[in-house]
Amino acid sequence: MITLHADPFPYIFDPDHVALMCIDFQRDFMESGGFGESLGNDVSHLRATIEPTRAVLEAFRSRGWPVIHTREGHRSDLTDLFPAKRDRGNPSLRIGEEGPMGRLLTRGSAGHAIVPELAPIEGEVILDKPGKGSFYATDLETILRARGITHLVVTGVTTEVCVQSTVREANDRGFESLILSDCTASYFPEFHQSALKQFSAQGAIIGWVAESARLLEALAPTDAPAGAAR
Ligand code: TIU
Repeated sequence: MITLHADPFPYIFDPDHVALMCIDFQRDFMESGGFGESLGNDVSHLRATIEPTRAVLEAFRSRGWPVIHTREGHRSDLTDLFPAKRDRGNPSLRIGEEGPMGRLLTRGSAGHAIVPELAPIEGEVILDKPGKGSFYATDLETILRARGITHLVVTGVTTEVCVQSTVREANDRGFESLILSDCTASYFPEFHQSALKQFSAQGAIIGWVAESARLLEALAPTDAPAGAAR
């Protein structure tokens, strides 16, 4: 078992039953000209997540532990896009319309891709989802149960939208989530802080919160042979 310091109390997991979730690290949210900016947001707030997440990804990869990447986006014919989602927020460009990185939040476009620094490698799960939560209208629960995964280390953007929806969905299904505070971010720093507090309040009502350094410290003595895939 691995134990690390976390809010509101230590997070303990069995390395045979853990997965890393990388939620929606897509160019559409992280870069200029994408969906996030079309909603009026300053995307620069999210860039600081890249380096710490890259280090955590490396720690999982070197141990052969499972990694799951999610991407928010829609079918190219937009048949899975609710009008409510298309029209919400009075965006400068709507989902499916052509932007500087291709069609916004549409599968196959350049903006829908994960940023190169955190791009998936062979053997990692890539999960496309039409909503904010990663369990809604996907086979994520089946994938996790089939591999016996009970604990999720969670990174991604944005904290109070897709990360929050996902960890709440996970919590209701009995999964135990550790949200990494420096590997998640919001366009609104105050929402990031508030969401983190909400997760760990009331005795970890949704999950645990820690900086990635606490996880990496706890993993350091557990080095596994490189390429030990499972
Ligand atoms: N707008 C916003 O903060 N987020 C999203 O629309 N999607 C995700 O969080 N991935």
